[in-house]
Amino acid sequence: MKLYYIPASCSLAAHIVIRELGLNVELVKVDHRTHLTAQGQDFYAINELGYAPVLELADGRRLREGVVILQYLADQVPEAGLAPSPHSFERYRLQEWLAFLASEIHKGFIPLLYAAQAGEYLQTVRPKLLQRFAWLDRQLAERPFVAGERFSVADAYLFALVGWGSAHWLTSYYHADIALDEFVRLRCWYEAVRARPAVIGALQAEGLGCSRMHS
Ligand SMILES: N[C@@H](CCC(=O)N[C@@H](CS)C(=O)NCC(=O)O)C(=O)O
Repeated sequence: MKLYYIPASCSLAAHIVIRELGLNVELVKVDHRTHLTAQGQDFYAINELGYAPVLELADGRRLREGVVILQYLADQVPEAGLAPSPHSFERYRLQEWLAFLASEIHKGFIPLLYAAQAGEYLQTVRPKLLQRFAWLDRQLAERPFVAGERFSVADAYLFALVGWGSAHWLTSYYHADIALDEFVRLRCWYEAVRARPAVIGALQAEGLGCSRMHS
């Protein structure tokens, strides 16, 4: 398999999951400005929509959409428990989380990453995103991980997204102007996830190692 990824982007979640599962996946880096791979291939020929992640299977079929790729990867090693069994209620609960992260957090961040163009729209977007983070923070009071008692693909996804925010404890990859310092449980969760060997490995491989981290 191959994972097409853009460093520090949402594809970091799939990268973390690959390392958590110990899967043998070739990582293909894509430049988000030129849309060329590190080997000089036009990424639009891989995904005509131009975005990562894309997972290419051994038979050449490709999967887009992070929330699907995450579940596909988890299902390759079900005993690792990164996603509950298909058809179980818990699987739907996980999908509820993934849909929330994709639509409410991931896409909520986008105007903040393009603040100059977004202008006054930020006055609407920032409070909504903060409200969602406040809710998330309360959820993390009830359980150690996003979807329950154990680390799941939802934690990998949220980890990639939270890194775009602003707080002294964050590995801020991009610089969205949204202060997450008040969310104490989010911070504890983030630091626990950041300490996982798979996460450390993924951050280092994407050039987001300790030297770029805040303490
Ligand atoms: N709907 C896609 C969106 C993925 C996405 O937004 N990827 C961003 C990085 S976080 C990207 O590749 N942007 C480059 C581009 O759109 O050209 C998914 O959830 O996987």
